[in-house]
Amino acid sequence: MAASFVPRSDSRCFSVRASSSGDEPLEVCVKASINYPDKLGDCPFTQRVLLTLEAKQLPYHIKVVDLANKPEWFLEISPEGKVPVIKLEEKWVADSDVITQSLEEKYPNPSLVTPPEKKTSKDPTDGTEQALLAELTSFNDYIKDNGPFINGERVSAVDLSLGPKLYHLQIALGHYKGWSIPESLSYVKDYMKRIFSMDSFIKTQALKEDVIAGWKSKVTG
Ligand SMILES: N[C@@H](CCC(=O)N[C@@H](CS)C(=O)NCC(=O)O)C(=O)O
Repeated sequence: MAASFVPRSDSRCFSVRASSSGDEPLEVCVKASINYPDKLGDCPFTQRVLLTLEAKQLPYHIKVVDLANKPEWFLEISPEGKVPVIKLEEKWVADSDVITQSLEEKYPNPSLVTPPEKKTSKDPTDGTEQALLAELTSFNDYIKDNGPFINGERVSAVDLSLGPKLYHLQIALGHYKGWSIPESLSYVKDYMKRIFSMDSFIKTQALKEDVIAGWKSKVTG
């Protein structure tokens, strides 16, 4: 897809054009980078929404929000003070689950629907190393039999949710714990490479240093 960030006169906003739609860009509030305040920051829920917009070739306009110093206009549209929020039919909608579901209903093509029985994978960033390894091992077996993506040949919504979390997991655990996915879990490793090398993923991913900074207080207390 031909799409590019176009800086606007307000330096904290960017428009992203996708080639196939003549519609007005959708407005999305995203987390600002901790290290470079005008850039997109390290929120996996935001990346999930941006990946969905990219997959559906919908043009969007990003407003970066400093979550450490939330402006009044942002708290008015997002009373919980969380990103992502997107404007759909003149209403600001929060929560990546709700947003991606709404985008699927409003823009059903291409379909990103994941059949319900394939959505059960747990969040691999929770729990002990043993729990994480058990979860990754069962995911490895699943992808081996059903891959290359969770719903088979084509990427679907659940991959776009899991991919950004695996990206955080790889960077944060690598940096703070010197941990990496064992070589034996080769299907998980290939799955991650496949998702991380998608053009849309590269375009919407957080900077490594932001992911590291974002996890610092959680890891070091
Ligand atoms: N359940 C929400 C979670 C969104 C969320 O927790 N966003 C974080 C950034 S990644 C946030 O805005 N936190 C508020 C803050 O840091 O003050 C979703 O799926 O969108």
